[in-house]
Amino acid sequence: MKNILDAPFVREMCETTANMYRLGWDERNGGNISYLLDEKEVDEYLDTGKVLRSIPLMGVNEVDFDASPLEGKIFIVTGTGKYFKNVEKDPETNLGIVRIGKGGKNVELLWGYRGGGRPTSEFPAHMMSHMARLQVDPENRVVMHSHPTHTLAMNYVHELNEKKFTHTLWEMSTECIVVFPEGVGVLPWMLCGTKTIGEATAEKMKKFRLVVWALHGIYGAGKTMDETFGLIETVEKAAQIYMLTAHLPRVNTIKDEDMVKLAELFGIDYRKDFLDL
Ligand code: 2HA
Ligand code: ZN
Repeated sequence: MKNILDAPFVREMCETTANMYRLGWDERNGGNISYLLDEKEVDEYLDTGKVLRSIPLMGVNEVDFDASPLEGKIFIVTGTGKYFKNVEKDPETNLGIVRIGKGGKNVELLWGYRGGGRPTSEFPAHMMSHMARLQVDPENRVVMHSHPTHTLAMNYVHELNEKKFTHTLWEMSTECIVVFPEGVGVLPWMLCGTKTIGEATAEKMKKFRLVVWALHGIYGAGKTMDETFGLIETVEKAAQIYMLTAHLPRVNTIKDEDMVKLAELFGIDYRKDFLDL
């Protein structure tokens, strides 16, 4: 059996959480990541027949939810209350590898959460988002939640309307419409860690890979860690440019006609109703 600490998926979790921490996006226990693994790959590192303990599925308010469509699937997930700052130096305490149990009401811990941990308090939103994304993209693997500084700042000064928020982000950098042509979903402020916000996030995830949680942070979903991180990184960069310029007179801007040219050049299908043509 190979050493689990060398597994590419454990390394990716360590590197990504360390990057996000250093970018200032994930203070304290802010942020969480879940990553759907290939069972054959996990078999090289773990005896998947050996369950360390069973953990009920719940968010912070201990309301359970149904994850039965994901029964038997294995995820590596950041732990509740754990700090991104600490993942790299102690992955076994701060991360866990879990399999969704029979009937989708519990998870079977296969590795990690040393000392009694359990999955992120945002587990309902993560699992419901995986279910929603897998229906539209069977290759989706990653769901990531973070509190990127400028994206959050923009929430306080910009209208929280999907069309207007997306349009502003698209205007802030030429690559934006190409990176997230479907736009950004926006949810109003809601109580986090609950089944309700999980369901609302999953509903948005049917149309978007990016969902802003107003005055809280952002969710991203993608096929790979790079794709998912890159989506949030691109929004955050655009939000930073917005925050650097919003209080100054706008002299130049990327026009809607220019965005159409970009979309045509890259052959992408984009939210035409998010432009004002
Ligand atoms: O787990 O980011 O939304 C910390 C959070 C909750
Ligand atoms: Zn959060």
